[in-house]
Amino acid sequence: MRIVVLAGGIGGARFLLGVRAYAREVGAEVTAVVNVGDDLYLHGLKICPDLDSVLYTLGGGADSQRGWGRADETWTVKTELAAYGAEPTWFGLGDRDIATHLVRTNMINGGYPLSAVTTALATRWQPGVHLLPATDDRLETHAVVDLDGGQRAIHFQEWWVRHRAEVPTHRFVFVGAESAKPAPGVLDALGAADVVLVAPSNPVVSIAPILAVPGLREAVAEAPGRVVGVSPIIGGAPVRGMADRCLAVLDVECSAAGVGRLYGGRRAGGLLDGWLVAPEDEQAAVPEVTVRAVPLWMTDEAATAGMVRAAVELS
Ligand code: FO1
Repeated sequence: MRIVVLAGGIGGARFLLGVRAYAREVGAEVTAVVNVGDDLYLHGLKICPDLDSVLYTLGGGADSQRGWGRADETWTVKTELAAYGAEPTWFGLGDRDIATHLVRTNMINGGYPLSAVTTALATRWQPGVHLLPATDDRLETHAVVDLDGGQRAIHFQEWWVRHRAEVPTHRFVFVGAESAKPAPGVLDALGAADVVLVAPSNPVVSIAPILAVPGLREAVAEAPGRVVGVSPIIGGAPVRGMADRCLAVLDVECSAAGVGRLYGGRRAGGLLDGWLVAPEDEQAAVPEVTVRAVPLWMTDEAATAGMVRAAVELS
């Protein structure tokens, strides 16, 4: 069986732990197509938070408390940069994490595409899944906000980390998306998928930027296997993160039904054939989509693998 997962953020990385466990049980092959909209250049370094979350989480090197970055991290470089007054000071890079960004940036500067760099980094972390960025091209999520008396577009990380999503926001823009191409391997993986899973990631800033890459949404629509999503909202609240604030920008209700309807049914021109929701959301109805309720708390790998089994069975 071939499983393709669309994923972003910490929810996506944790979900992939369960996908990998399930895949090992049944002998399936997994390809993760990961969001790059959160990526940014800082201090001359290319940082890919979502790809790194997957590498560190599946490779056993993630800080499980913080949710992002490396375990046993130290912050000497951050302190030194602050001593120079080097901006931005609101985004912290840990010393161990910086090694990843140095290797990545050197390879990018040497002409390697992000997908090849990701494969090289995976040699160390052995994530046990094929890890692909949605695109090798520069695609950045920006938020159009009211700030300093005017309307401005700021990078997603500035919106998320610096302003904690608490600034009046009009919309999100995926800068560079129009001319981006799916990374090598993405369309082939979708074209051979027995099932496509949409991780319980933020639908607005993790999954939407993946689908904004021209050709990618179409490839999901035409995938031979079923497409099953897992709700990132349980009982009206995000499992983690600030999906509620992102959904509010789109005027979408923060509920399992709201996100399911935002994705839409594949038979009605949307994304999904199946939608997995938590037991408290079992009434959630999405036109043209089969809804099933199972516990969705990713408390450990076994519980998450159980969710994945339910999603595959629904497919
Ligand atoms: N999140 C924070 O809240 N504060 C930070 O200083 C921060 C630094 C950081 C550095 C590298 C990295 O890969 C992720 C980092 N994050 C930080 C997490 C990140 O902003 C977001 O949680 C994700 O982009 C959303 O998925």
